[in-house]
Amino acid sequence: MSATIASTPAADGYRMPGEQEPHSGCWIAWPERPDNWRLGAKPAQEAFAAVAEAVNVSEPVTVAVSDHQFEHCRSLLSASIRVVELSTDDAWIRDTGPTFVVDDSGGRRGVDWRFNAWGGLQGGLYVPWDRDDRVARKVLEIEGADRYRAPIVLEGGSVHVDGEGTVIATEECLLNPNRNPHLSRAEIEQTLFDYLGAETMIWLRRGVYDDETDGHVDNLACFARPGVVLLTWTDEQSDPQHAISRDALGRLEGATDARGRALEVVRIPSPGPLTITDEEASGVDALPGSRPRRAGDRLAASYANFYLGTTRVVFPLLDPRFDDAAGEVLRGCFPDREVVGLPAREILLGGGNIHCITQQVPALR
Ligand code: KQY
Repeated sequence: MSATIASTPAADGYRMPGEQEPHSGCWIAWPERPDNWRLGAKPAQEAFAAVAEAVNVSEPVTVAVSDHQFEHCRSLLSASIRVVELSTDDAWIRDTGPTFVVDDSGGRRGVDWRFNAWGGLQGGLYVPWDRDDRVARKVLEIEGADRYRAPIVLEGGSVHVDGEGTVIATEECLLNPNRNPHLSRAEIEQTLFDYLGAETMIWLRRGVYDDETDGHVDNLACFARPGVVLLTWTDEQSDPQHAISRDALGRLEGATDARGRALEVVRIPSPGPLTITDEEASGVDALPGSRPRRAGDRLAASYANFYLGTTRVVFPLLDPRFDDAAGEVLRGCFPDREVVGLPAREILLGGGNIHCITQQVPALR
């Protein structure tokens, strides 16, 4: 049973923990739509299954899947992974799932943001999205956690928190007129503070170049822990990503977090530039209402889009020229965790990566 609560997490003493804090589980949703995943989603399903298995070593994983795919999905996963039937429009549970919040006396609840498929009818990625908008509520029912229905459109991948009162996000996404055009920057900030239990906002300007989410921060930068931010970086000045990352570096280095700390910024190399091949593009069904996949289009590839599990960091392998270096940066940031790289191009081809397809359930305190 999950009740809907009319107040806000902050008013009730709840906050979103940092991803570095211990988890009691992780949710993943199963990919199947052929207009986003090539070859009927079979290669993506293999990649998602590998992520599920890798995270399941760190914390128990639940996979949400349609009735249509249930048997197939179940057959690909270990028995220790829970598989539940739950309808979705696609597989981005970072964005469609709940943002869990906790208090200091063993309470855990969830925020159910409004979801419009990354822009609704003004540049959104598919129509309809109503099943996705119900995902958070259903996950909260299964988890037995009470729910706050937030009054704004927001995706979980568009914010990162340190768990100590600081939020990072991009203006490109949160201030985009296709999300909450009726709200000012100050009103959006206040809503985030109310629903994430935070008090300090650090605005970055843009996300990763050509990111179809309108620049989710989780593809650009994340907290390794309070006071330390990982930032996608390229020294290649002819790459438009360079100016984006340089601007973000300046903003992060000039910021003070909620505890009054200056931030340490750790640069993680940017892969590529990577583009879609002819073969990959031709494997995606072109259907009305969904975003076309065209050969030669740049992919929004980033090693910052990793899952920070309780005992393991699971990061995407994207480009043999940079995979080892990215792994070393992560090992330096997370010396007490096992750092595991998994082939992730098939996830990238769908428009996101490992962080976007996972949603942690924080441990009770
Ligand atoms: O980056 C994410 N959090 C989600 C990516 C969605 C891509 C949809 N095609």
